[in-house]
Amino acid sequence: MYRLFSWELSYFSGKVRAYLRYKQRMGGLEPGFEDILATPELLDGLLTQRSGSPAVPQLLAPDGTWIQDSSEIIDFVEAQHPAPLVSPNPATHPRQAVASYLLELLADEWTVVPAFWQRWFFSEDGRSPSHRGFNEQQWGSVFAAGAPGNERRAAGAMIFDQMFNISESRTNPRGVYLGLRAMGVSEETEPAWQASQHRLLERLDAHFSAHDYVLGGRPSLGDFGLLGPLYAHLYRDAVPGFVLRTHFPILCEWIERTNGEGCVTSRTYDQKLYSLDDAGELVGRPANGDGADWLPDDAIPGTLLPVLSLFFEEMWPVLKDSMRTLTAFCDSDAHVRGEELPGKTFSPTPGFEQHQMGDGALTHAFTIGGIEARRMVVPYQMWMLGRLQAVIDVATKTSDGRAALSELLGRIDGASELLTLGDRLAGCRVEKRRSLLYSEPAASCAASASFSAARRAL
Ligand SMILES: N[C@@H](CCC(=O)N[C@@H](CS)C(=O)NCC(=O)O)C(=O)O
Repeated sequence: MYRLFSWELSYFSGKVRAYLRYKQRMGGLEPGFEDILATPELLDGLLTQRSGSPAVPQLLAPDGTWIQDSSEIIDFVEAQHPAPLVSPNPATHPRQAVASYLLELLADEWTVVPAFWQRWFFSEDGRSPSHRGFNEQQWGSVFAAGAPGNERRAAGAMIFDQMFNISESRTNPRGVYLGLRAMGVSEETEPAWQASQHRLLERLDAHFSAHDYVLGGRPSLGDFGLLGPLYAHLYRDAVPGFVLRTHFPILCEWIERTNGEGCVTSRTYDQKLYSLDDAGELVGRPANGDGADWLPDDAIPGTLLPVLSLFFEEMWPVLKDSMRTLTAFCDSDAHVRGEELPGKTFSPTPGFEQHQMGDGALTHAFTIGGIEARRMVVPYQMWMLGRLQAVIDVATKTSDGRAALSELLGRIDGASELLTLGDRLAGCRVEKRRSLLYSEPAASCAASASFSAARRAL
């Protein structure tokens, strides 16, 4: 069996668990998977030993392959078990493939900020409403697994106090609170991040009023990506969870449907709707709309365009600047090409704090909701962009593919710039080995820069 090491409270675990459930329920994941709580004993004694990182989720495949990272887990399982396909093939479905990878990137690395912020804002001292007790309980369930309920809650409270300095979250932040600062959250930007999240929720709600999933009548990579922020942080956590259920009930249906739990009346992916025929016999049909499949002819639902456009409005400018900043860092005396780069999204990486905090060489100015602020560069995002570029390369190999993708990008303000991604990445490509990230060695970096120059000249 596959073994998934996860936490219910974890952003990226929600993405992968829902994906594996879908594959398993559709008969596409022989011999199935076991969801294992990644307790501190397993984090230290197993995950860190095998991948070099305690981050969850991690997957142990039946053949002994060990995979750390939600995107790589999905890529690995898709390659082993292609049916039912979740990641659209860029050679045959250029628009649906690029849209899926863009949504995954937006959900993984942009919406992570407001989702993470909500969890910890509504856990601070004196907040009303507050979900501090709920949050203590869910953290305690990982770090004191197996202990009685009151001891689990006390363990969560102790972590918040000792590791995150929760009672001084604003004046002397540690752990998650320091991470939020590095991600560009401050008293000035908090409302703007929250507004960004609400924009996304509204646009998704409008989309899921018309379609059961991102691409139509069955899930794809974009759905599982979006479940990252939407499940553990925005649906399970009590304060945003209340807002979601009361203001975005359609979106809640999609969350339950995509997560494959608690969705008996909300048309999950393998549920049938039954009618009675003339003889009074039950006749089943797929419960999902759009013929229970992605839209035909590689079409992108019109209601998805505002969601994709959020990527170009908000995240793309930050990514462009991050690529410039990382390129300059890799060219500077502070770094030797081919060596390790920071790896974390949620906080500065130990050993790189002087670069990723304050005005460090791996920080950059950015704008959210018209407010200027500073945040750390996250090289993992350049790794994800490299993955997206590989999809674009395949999608644009043929003139039909190029035309289809250009047509989609032409419908979204500013999106055509995506076709310059390869050039922008040339000096800041990131490689991943086990759980660690490295800049591309100087020789291959020069090769990809001259390849880009040659492409420009053509
Ligand atoms: N990019 C990784 C991120 C994994 C990640 O950051 N996981 C968080 C929980 S959602 C974690 O384990 N944080 C604790 C740590 O990094 O030590 C993925 O897609 O899997």
